[in-house]
Amino acid sequence: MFSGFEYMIYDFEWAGEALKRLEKVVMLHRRLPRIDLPSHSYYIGCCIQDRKRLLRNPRFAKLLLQLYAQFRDRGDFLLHAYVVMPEHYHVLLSLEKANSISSVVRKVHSLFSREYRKATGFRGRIWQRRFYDHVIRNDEDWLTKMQYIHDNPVRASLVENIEDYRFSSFLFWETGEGPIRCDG
Ligand code: NI
Repeated sequence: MFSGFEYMIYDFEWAGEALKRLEKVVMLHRRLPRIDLPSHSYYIGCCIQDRKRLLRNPRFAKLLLQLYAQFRDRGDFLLHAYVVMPEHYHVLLSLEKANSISSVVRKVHSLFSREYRKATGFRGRIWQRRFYDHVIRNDEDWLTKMQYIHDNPVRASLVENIEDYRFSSFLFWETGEGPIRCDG
């Protein structure tokens, strides 16, 4: 699965320079929210079926984020970080009223699919059935996932600097700007 593969690279890259990187993480995220969160925070990765790059279209990247914002505003969860890549996305969230990660993902994906089909006439499957989720274990885990999310566009060579990517929460945490706000 894509996230397993990403993780292998990630672990390998991080093994050598763990300390240096962690310092950088702390530095880059000095303005990020408190990290002593309640226990149920999750890092999630979801992929488009057949890795089609349909989220490359800013309209659909924005749609996806707006749906997450909509359910967050209803109090279903807190949204701490996100990145929308051309063929997958990641979010870091804490459950509030929603009782499971799958119910959150299912609702967002089904509304997204409806809008996407209406706009394009596409009839096939849009999201991969299975997605990756990981319970955040501690502060360090929280920070590394945050950094990992924001690093995605650079690792994929979409941009040179993380602050140049429009559809990630990095800018929000640095400047308060970005497509949707995040929760501390
Ligand atoms: Ni990724």
